[in-house]
Amino acid sequence: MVDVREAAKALAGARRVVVFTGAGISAESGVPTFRDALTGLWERYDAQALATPQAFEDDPDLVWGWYEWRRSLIRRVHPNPGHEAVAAIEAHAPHALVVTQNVDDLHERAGSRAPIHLHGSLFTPRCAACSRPAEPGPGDEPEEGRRLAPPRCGCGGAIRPGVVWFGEALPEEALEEAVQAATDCDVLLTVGTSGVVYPAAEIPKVASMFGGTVIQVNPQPTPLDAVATINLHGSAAVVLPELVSAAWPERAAAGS
Ligand code: BV8
Ligand code: ZN
Repeated sequence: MVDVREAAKALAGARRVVVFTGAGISAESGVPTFRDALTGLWERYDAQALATPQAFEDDPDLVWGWYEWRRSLIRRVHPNPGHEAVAAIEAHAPHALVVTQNVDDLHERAGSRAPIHLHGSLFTPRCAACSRPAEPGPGDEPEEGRRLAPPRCGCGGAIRPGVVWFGEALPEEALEEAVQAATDCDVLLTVGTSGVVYPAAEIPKVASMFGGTVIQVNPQPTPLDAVATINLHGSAAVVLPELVSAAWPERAAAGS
């Protein structure tokens, strides 16, 4: 049992809250994290190598198949109590913003208003040549996955996933908004991230540099342990609901 009282006090007293999430918040929904070894067709690859423009150039069917498999998996799973607790924080705190590295839509499906997707989304494919947005396909890939040729755009270009690959710049506006929110926040909650991918991993540090209280939720130690004021070593779907009901007991009692 993790002691959330100090974190709950900080959260309940905060006017401006940022919730920063990584793959760990979707783990209890059945979505593998980036640390988890890949399976099936991709077991001999590592995610970081596949999530690059070079990999798509070298073998578009392998990479497109991977992203369509991931999108199909997301369509089959559901938000967990961790995602729901984040939406509750948005409802209770005067000002709250969700900033995620995840490319799934589980925050939105849990009721989060407009999470900032620093690394894009699986649901916004576009043409790799002319950047014209494309319609996502059926998204019913087999469990074990398969190679799949990317559809073609009217200009003849290949359709690519609307995610940010390693070596590619993050969406400028999204990054600026996230950095500004971290600068202005009273509390930043970092949940389920290993804090090793940049520039996203700077966000909790910015909050700490500008006097914000950083609360980390992660069952494992990470480089952010040193940045965090409060470390809650537990899983998102267990710790976050406890934190919300401790921060807003009256709301929890009223079931809102
Ligand atoms: C760029 C989308 C330049 C795709 C992703 C500075 C220093 C060193 C390196 C760099 C640097 N600056 C840039 C780099 C290079 C690189 C980088 O950071 N490399 C790292 C690996 C060293 N960064 C880039 O390439 C970035 N671009 O720099 O461009 C540029 C600039 C201008 C103009 C042109 C170019 C782009 C980075 C984005 C890449 N795209 N995703 C896709 O998803 O396929 S990153 C992807 O990996 C995720 O989005 C996420 O960001 C990252 C995975 O991290 P986490 O989400 O934290 O997940 P992880 O599995 O690692 O950890 C899970 C954690 O959860 C663990 O701690 C675990 O304990 C915990 N957990 C598990 N279960 C639970 C749990 N927690 C709670 N509850 C549970 N149940
Ligand atoms: Zn095109």
